[in-house]
Amino acid sequence: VSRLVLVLGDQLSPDLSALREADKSRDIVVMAEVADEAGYVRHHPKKIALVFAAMRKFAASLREQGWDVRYGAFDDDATAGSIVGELLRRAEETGADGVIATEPGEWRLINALKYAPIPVNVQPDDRFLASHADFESWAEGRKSLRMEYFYRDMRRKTGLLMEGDEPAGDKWNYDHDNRKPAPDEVTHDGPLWFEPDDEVEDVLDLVAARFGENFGDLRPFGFATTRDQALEALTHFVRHALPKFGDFQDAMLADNRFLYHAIISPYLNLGLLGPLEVCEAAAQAWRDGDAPINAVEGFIRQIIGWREYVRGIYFLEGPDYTGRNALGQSRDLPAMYWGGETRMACVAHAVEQTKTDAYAHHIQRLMVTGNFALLAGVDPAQVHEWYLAVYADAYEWVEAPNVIGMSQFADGGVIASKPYVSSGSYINRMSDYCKGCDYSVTKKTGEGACPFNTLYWHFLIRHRDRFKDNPRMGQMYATWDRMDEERRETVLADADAVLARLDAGEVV
Ligand code: FAD
Ligand code: DLZ
Ligand code: SF4
Repeated sequence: VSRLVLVLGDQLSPDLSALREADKSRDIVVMAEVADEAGYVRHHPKKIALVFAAMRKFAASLREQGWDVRYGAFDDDATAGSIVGELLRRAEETGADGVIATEPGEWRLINALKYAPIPVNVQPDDRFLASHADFESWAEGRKSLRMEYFYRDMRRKTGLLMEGDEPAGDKWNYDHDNRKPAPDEVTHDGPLWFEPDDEVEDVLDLVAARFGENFGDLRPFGFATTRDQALEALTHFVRHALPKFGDFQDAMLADNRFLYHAIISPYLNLGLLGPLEVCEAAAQAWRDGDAPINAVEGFIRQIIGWREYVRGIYFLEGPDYTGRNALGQSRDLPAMYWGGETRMACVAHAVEQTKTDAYAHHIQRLMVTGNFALLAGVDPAQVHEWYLAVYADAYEWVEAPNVIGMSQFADGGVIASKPYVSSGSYINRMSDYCKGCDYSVTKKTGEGACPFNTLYWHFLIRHRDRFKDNPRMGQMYATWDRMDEERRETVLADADAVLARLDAGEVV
């Protein structure tokens, strides 16, 4: 008897564990575009198009390799509404008596497979460097789970940028050389662009018809949709942007959306690229003298460090993680996140770019949209849902720890040792947004004062009990306590006025 081999939309890897476990001569691959997956949040239309187009091309490549692939298209009425529904339909159609799957990246689907009325053999997802057991044993007995030590283990494990037991260049981390403010001129014009072929056009038409109301621009669409294209995009990045990746990793420019970033997370997370091959390409550029160590180390750290680490946290912390709200914040997400009007140039730019590209880089996500939501006291569940919906690279295993943990401190400090909050001066230092803003970043109070400046103190004061003994925050509270009484009252009253405007749905 044959078995079904489930391949999910973000499992488009030729060496997927479920495919390795199966027998091509008799087992049957099941892939499906289903309403449940396309609708658990209102995904950005570009994200749905990317997933569907890449799924269709991956199915074709499996067929070329001789697999029997049963593909359920979204517009086919016979396609079931859920992954489990589709498995049951195909089992009935083929007489298969079980399923082989690779573990999904989301508790919701893991549980759906666990309780499915057909036996499912779940294989580990070994497209990552650290298995669940590896991460658990690293975390075991540690008081705090800081990324840096985990990262060093991953360097040792992979041998990336290692000289024997020592880090290349004698330093594990070159961040000291990175994070320069925005440059006047950017010499790179962004990621490789792939004009849609007929197959992609078909998907774009489908998505326009069925998901055209979701937030985000579907066209123009230029993502890679095959592994070969994703490899080209990687090579393009390594050659043209990697050398300056480190220097300007944290910079933001109104007229340049991509700076020297890779824009490969959508491809890594779909499985079109693997983490090791990406890091090896970067390490090779360093060995060839084409990219400096600060850039290459910084880039590799994001992938074998942060990416693996947040996945470890997601699975370690369990299914209740996305519901955490350690700071008890409850405000509704302001309409400006969905493109509603705002006078804040930084937020407007980050949201606009999110709308057009389904992309914003790390510092925009963390220090603009994330920072503002945290300062304004927004309900972390709503922030989580927004990030999961609007970015082409968003899957819960990677999005939730970054949002609930790193950005919103809603996990109470599992990931971050202090909340990532800042006043407007950080944004002004790292970007050119403030020059074109209605607000004045240097004004701390009164008409026209940057809202980040007043909300920053409001946040610290409303959560003072929680943070007052945090050694990394003592300086901030000392600064506050040195301000004169009248000024402190004005700051808090101005912040309250901003919050009242948000609550009334007025433009901020
Ligand atoms: P680059 O800056 O060029 O970095 C290279 C690669 O490193 C990325 O492709 C990515 O795979 C990896 N990486 C870097 N930082 C992280 C990180 N913190 N966690 C995991 N991987 C990382 N990344 C996602 O892939 N999906 C998400 O849903 C997501 N949500 C985020 C939400 C918030 C609030 C924040 C602060 C960060 C989030 N990130 C997420 C991490 C990061 O912003 C993106 O990985 C990055 O912007 C992707 O663009 P890039 O390929 O140009 O990255
Ligand atoms: C994101 C996504 C979307 C939009 N659609 C589908 C789909 O129709 N079929 C499918 O198999 N997968 C899809 N995905 C990816 C899944 O949501 C993803 O596998 C889970 O969230 C686990 O990471
Ligand atoms: Fe953002 Fe404030 Fe600068 Fe305006 S002044 S762009 S709101 S940081």
